[in-house]
Amino acid sequence: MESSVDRIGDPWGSRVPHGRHQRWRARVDTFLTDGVEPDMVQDWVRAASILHSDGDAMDIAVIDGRMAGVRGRADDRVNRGRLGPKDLYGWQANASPDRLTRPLVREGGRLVESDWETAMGRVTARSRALLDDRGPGSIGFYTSGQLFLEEYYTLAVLARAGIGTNHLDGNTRLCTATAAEALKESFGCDGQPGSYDDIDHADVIALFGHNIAETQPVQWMRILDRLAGTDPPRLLCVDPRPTRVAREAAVHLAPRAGTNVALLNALLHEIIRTGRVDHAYVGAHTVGYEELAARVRDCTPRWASGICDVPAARIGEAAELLGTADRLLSTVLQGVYQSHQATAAAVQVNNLHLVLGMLGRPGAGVLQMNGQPTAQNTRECGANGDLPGFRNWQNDAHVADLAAVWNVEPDAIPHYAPPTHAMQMFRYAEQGSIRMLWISGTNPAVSLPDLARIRSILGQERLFVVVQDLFLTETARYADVVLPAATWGEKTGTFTNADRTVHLSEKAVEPPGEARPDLRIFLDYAARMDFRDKDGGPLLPWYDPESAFEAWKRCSAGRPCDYTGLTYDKLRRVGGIQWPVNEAAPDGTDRLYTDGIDWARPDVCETYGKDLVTGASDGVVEYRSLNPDGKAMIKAAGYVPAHEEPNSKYPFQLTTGRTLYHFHTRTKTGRVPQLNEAAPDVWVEIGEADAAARGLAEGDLVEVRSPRGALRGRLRVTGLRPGLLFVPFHYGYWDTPGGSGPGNGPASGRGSESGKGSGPDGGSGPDGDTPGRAANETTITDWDPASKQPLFKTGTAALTLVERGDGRQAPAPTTTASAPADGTGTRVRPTAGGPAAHASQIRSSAWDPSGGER
Ligand SMILES: Nc1nc2c(c(=O)[nH]1)N[C@H]1C(S)=C(S)[C@@H](COP(=O)(O)OP(=O)(O)OC[C@H]3O[C@@H](n4cnc5c(=O)[nH]c(N)nc54)[C@H](O)[C@@H]3O)O[C@H]1N2
Ligand SMILES: Nc1nc2c(c(=O)[nH]1)N[C@H]1C(S)=C(S)[C@@H](COP(=O)(O)OP(=O)(O)OC[C@H]3O[C@@H](n4cnc5c(=O)[nH]c(N)nc54)[C@H](O)[C@@H]3O)O[C@H]1N2
Ligand SMILES: [Mo]
Repeated sequence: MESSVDRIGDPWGSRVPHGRHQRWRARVDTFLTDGVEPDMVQDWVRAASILHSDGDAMDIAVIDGRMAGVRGRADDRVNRGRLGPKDLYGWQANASPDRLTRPLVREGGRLVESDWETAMGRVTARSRALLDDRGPGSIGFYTSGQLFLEEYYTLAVLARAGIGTNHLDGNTRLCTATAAEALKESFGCDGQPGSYDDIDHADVIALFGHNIAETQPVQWMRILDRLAGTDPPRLLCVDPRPTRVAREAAVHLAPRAGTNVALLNALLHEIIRTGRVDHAYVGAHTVGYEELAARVRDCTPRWASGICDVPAARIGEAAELLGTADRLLSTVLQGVYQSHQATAAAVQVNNLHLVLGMLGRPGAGVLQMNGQPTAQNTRECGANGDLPGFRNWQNDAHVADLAAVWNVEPDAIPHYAPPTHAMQMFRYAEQGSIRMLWISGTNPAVSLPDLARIRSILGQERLFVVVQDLFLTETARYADVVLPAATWGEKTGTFTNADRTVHLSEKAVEPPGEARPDLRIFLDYAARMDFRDKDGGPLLPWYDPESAFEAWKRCSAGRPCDYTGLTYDKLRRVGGIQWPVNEAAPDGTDRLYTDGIDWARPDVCETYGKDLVTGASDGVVEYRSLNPDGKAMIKAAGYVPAHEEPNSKYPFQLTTGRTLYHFHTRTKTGRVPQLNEAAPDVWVEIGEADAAARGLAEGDLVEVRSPRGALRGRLRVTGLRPGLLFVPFHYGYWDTPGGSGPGNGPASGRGSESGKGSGPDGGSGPDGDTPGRAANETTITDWDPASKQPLFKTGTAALTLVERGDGRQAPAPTTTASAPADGTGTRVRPTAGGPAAHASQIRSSAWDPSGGER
């Protein structure tokens, strides 16, 4: 059965219902460029998506050395052939005419085209000079959640043991730092307990601050297929926006932003009060229950209702849903992670599962989600502010073990303090102790909080900035050297999704011009710097993706993220496989903690834990006394109000986040017509009652101002909770990435004093007087004490009318959480992609010979 569907207007496609405990059946989604038929495709090259953390497996269609489309892989465990809108259309960005094709270097304040020899010569010359004059602490690396495993591992080795700097972190700090920290706090070690297969088995699925419909659309299709099948699950949605998830939920709680801990404590209170605790599980596998019970004793639904502004009865219903679940699956994402009590709240979700004994069985699991496609690898490889292989920087045996893998002295690996987190690296650059910042695969001039400050840091003359990217981004404009990178589809490597599934993604086409894979760039740097091991051999003896993967396997051996049972060939043969994969588990591992807690013993754990309120690290002595036998740790936390609360000047709460059709700072999706047209510019969401009270309507141009800065956008009136505004964070301060306007060539150089940061018109980004459109003009320099993840979801703002809309509409989608409220009376054009967005969907019983039974 084949059908053709506009997957912009109908993002999730049609249903293939499946009942509880059945295997999810395949549906193969394909999008080929206009005029291309499947039989014209010369080669289908194996890959997986890198536009979210799902790892949707797909093949890239190649004709005459160019990409011509993509097709989902029916046999892969993650997506069973399905693709989301970004998967289907996003690859077209690779062929954008404004890709960087040659290195750029700054000459007389301007970025000019150069060659690799000159560009890398400058990078190594500056590195050497800084090492001589100021030592390794003057060099910092800020990387990504979007490179490949082999690349992070290479970067981690060269930064930690080559340069010897402690300043290496990823944009994963903004993304999954809390996921990692919450897992470490509860289970002693990073590593996702659950599996996506749990969706097939759960009877209750609870989503905390996770708009899965838009941010992992294929797993949402899986939930929709279950909702359409027999014995469907009941959903609990905790989200202040009226997301698609909220609309399908049995219980939707829309709390005030930043109150997750109060709500979760009330849920725990109710579960304890109503006698739902699995005391056998708690006794066998956990420590800390008594403290939790005492902590939540007074956290009644009524109490939480006053803080969260959610009816107490609804909180009771939610607790009932959780407490009566046969198999409970919970997911957690940015609505929890990007707030002031991020780790404290995420840990309470783990606690729900621990007290209910809902772990390690099909359908009973926690997914502390990742956002970025390869964030898991940033963490595993130690490119994120941890040591590779989830080793504990405070445990000398772990450092010695790592030193043995690298054949260096333990002292060559900085471990005198926790690895520096990204927000601190920017602080050091601001204060002048970091003098060189190498930014790979991230666009901090749009994605970090408080952009005016970030621009002034990056624009300093004394800071040598290297940017490694596909495009001349807002950030690249501040660079002293720009290195053109090859990307997905143009290079080979592996990466791991949010449920530990490893995929191999292979090179399908040549990169444009002189662009090079990140791996090659890092290895070239290591060779030029002549990094050596303790016997005088090369520190990084590998030379291509597969040899880098083999090196990483040795580093992962015996650790939770054990890759020793994997090879490129096996990944080609089998498709996605979940780590650990080793002799004991040659086919991979569905779930962690099926048989008790494995990685929390003091000698193996990744961390001795932190104080959730202050973030102070505990030591081994405290850890041993708290958790001598290596059980799961139930850590209680009291609610603390957000650092910034609305007042008369800034009466609204302001939260920021995503829309279905765009990825982050839009360097890719902004260059894809189908995706861009669905959400071409920034908008501002407000609830119906708030709009009515202020006489505001759909399409009005408004200004959102916070104590940091301002932005302008058109208003969309939705079912958002009262007192809250929402702004998508995708839009940088230039109009159209890759558009025909000025600003696509090298900067003309009139930005800051150093000439860095020139914008499209030669000027720099918006200053205090000219409001821009990036959400991060308004966000605050502040972070969760334990995970150090910045607070993008809990700010305050004022809202003013700039100009009436007069019948215009906001450039916001209607298919998503941004849908106009039913009662507004305004007619808004529905989002549609037209013929250019038609993709095929195929169902075949051949893919599911057993008819779905397992
Ligand atoms: N389409 C698309 N998909 C993506 C991405 C993308 O850019 N676009 N990025 C990927 C990445 S890197 C990430 S990290 C993920 C993020 O995926 P999500 O976390 O699902 O996305 P967000 O929109 O950032 O935030 C989720 C929800 O948090 C809610 N929220 C805000 N404040 C609070 C609060 O105080 N409490 C609660 N409970 N909820 C709150 C918001 O209303 C929002 O709906 O998406 C991944 N997938
Ligand atoms: N206000 C607000 N801000 C946020 C968030 C929010 O919810 N609200 N979310 C935060 C989160 S969770 C995240 S993950 C960040 C994302 O923020 P960023 O990481 O800054 O966003 P991207 O646009 O994905 O930037 C990735 C860059 O890498 C480039 N790139 C892509 N592929 C490759 C490659 O193979 N090699 C190299 N060298 N470069 C490549 C892209 O062109 C792009 O410039 O934003 C954070 N900022
Ligand atoms: Mo993220």
